[in-house]
Amino acid sequence: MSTPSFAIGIAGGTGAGKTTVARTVAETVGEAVTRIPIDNYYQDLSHLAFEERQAVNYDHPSAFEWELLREQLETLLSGRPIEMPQYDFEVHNRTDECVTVEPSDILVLEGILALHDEEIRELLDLRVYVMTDADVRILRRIERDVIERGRDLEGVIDQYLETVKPMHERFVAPTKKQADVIIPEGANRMAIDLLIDKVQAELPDGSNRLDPVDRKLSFNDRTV
Ligand code: UZR
Ligand code: MG
Repeated sequence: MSTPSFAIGIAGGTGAGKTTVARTVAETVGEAVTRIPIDNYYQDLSHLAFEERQAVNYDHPSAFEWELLREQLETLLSGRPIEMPQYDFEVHNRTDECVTVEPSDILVLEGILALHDEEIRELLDLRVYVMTDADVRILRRIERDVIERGRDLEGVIDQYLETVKPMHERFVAPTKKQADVIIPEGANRMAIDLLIDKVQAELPDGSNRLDPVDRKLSFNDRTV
């Protein structure tokens, strides 16, 4: 357990490759990196029936519990552990269990709206936006939602046109302007390498640093 010295936010549209970037950095650098997926901070919707939860606009900022995210981010940044909520996409709801997350040297906050909230932006040292073409993103989204999250194709397409796309244009895409760095395509090896270099440089003295030859980067990981 240590007080984080560097916090990174990774934003971008659904299917852009945010999780791949965050995961690659975390896997390469090791336990010095703590990932915070913003998906875990979707509002608790236990009071709604499944059909009602299906109809929620999950791409609007109001779907998230910003207060809790800010509070937990601040707690981690001050060197204390949090009880992080967990989210189940198949039932569109938070699960009953939380996971204890200990602070580490580097925090990586990842989600479509990671750069949306002004107070959260101020807690970040590096703001990254992953910019991937919309056609590539929807193809990945279809693959993921149908195969991994048990949705049907028609539902995924309707949701994309009704909420995902308009909310992306309204709330997600404009946060590009808040970024320090824009990564074209999630699986951009050079960009991820540069990010890893920066993370290594921000590790406090004495931490284990990886020799570049020890890095094992896998870009076949299609999880987004
Ligand atoms: P990423 N999402 C769901 O589909 N169901 C939920 O219960 C909660 C979220 C979707 C959300 C958004 N949108 O586009 C996406 N919808 O998860 C964000 N509709 O996740 O960045 O990993 O694609
Ligand atoms: Mg993701």
